Amino acid sequence: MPRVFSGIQPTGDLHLGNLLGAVRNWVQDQHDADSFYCIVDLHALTVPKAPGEVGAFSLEMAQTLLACGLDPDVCTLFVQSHVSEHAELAWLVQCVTAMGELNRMTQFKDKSARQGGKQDLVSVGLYTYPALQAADILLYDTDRVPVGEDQRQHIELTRDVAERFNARYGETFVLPEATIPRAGARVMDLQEPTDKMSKSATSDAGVVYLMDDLAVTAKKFKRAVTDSDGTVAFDPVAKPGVSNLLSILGAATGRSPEDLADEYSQYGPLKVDTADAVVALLEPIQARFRELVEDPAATNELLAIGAEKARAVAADVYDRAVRNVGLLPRPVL
Ligand code: ATP
Ligand code: LTN
Repeated sequence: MPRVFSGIQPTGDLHLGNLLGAVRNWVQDQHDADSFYCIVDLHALTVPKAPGEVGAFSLEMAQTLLACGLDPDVCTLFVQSHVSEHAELAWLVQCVTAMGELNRMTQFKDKSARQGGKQDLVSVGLYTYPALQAADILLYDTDRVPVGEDQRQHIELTRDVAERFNARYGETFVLPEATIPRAGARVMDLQEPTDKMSKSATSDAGVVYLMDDLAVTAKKFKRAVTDSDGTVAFDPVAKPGVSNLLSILGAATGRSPEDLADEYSQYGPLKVDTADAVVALLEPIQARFRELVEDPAATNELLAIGAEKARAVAADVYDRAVRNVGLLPRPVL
């Protein structure tokens, strides 16, 4: 069975972009692959956080992912900081990563710009974030990494540093590939359809959170920005708002946005049908989430089992890396 690994930051509530671009594919992959899904709490610390915030969001993220359909009997769901090899391997990876490579990462450029671009406010952790991400992936001999389009560059960097490591120290890491869904790879903000839907958007009006009241969700679609030419066509460049609605409706119903475009002549019905399809997708997720939050201890228990399963794989791969680098073997204490 191929090995699949993906990660998500516990930095806020999950939105429709995360669901359609990533999490929905995780739910499918868990049946066809040996899948590891990681709540990357160490990555969340790369921008300033209040004490306790990341822990609380990690539990909530686990509950949300379970509500979306991850089955801990089938896949391995765990928290990054519970498996210390992630931070340890990240150091070895950083030592084969060039500053020039990190300077080219668009996520770093975007996120540091959001902090005013002031060098003394931007953490070194944010800069080396892709090396920690590469360590996450390489620790599990990962074949495939299901992510949204915005992560392609990080997976390419992971391949480059793994190749360099293998060339320098001998065959150590499996080279992973990104798997990016055809539908839903880049869900755009409903109000700013040229920006990706993101939990760090300045306004919530165009972001559809999975746990939003469903009446609010329907309203967000009703108010979605379109354009003034009045014809329904799938053309993401000329008609970003309408095309985004068609993409969302297509991803929610399993149809192609081009085919759907032929079935609508007005924006109103397209908005209503897209809202209905999304509400139908979210209703069962919300119901399951409400049950899970009643019993946080049960989720913590599942995460403990997940960490145990993850550590069993990660420890072996980390040992292989250390052995190949040729550090003096650790004394047995
Ligand atoms: P932020 O924008 O604050 O960095 P985010 O909303 O992008 O956060 P992440 O935790 O970085 O969320 O992403 C989790 C997963 O969701 C990743 O695989 C990412 O590619 C995917 N993803 C995020 N936003 C979108 C989107 N708008 N469309 C499709 N996929 C997305
Ligand atoms: N950088 C990713 C989150 C992430 C990840 C990973 C994704 C951290 N480690 C390993 C896939 C594999 C993001 O911002 N979405």
